[in-house]
Amino acid sequence: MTLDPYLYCILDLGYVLETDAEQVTAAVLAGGADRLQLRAKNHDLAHIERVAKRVLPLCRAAGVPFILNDHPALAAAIGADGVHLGQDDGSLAGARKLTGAGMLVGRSTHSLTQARAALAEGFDYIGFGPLFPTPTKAGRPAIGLAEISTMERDVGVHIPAFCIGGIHPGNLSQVLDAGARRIVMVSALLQAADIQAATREVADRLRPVTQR
Ligand code: 3NM
Repeated sequence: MTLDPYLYCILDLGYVLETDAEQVTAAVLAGGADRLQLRAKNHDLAHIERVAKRVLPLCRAAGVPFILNDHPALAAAIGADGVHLGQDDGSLAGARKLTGAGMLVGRSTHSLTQARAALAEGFDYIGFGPLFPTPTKAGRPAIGLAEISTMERDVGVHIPAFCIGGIHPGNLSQVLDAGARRIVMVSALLQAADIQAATREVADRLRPVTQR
């Protein structure tokens, strides 16, 4: 399993039909994504479980952690590698009661203060954003790029910190120049004409930055 991940993709069922879930997952994995999350807002648990069970074996085969957004109990039941929690999704300790000790637990953070708090609480990784306004999480104010380098210095050296929100190939250089070393990209990859090629292009640009 990748210990030093750099490109976290989210299979967001707001963009991907259930029937395309495996094909899209295979494409981002072949392109070099090294973490995959299933995000299914407003879908019932049975639906989420069905998709998760189809996608998880592809991640296993690729050696990529499979992370479920929300639902720690379901994550544990299906044998996911991790679960991702928003700011309002409860404490790490609460999630660990449901998942057991071995699972990755990530936290969305929207400020330097929240990023530091997630590290102190013991989360395994964080998302930091949204850097830019994004339709994938509409209505959440963008936090910009100014605090990325401080966040990397204080948090990203201890746990993987993924910048997220509105990142696409056209602004990736700007994000990396601001100090980001790991990113999440969702709509720009899921809506690409060739998902595998788009993922590969981003992965190839990120790899040398993460390893530096
Ligand atoms: N969480 P895109 S931003 C799922 O800031 C998510 O916590 C965010 O998608 C956060 O790459 C976001 O399409 C959406 O902007 C990321």
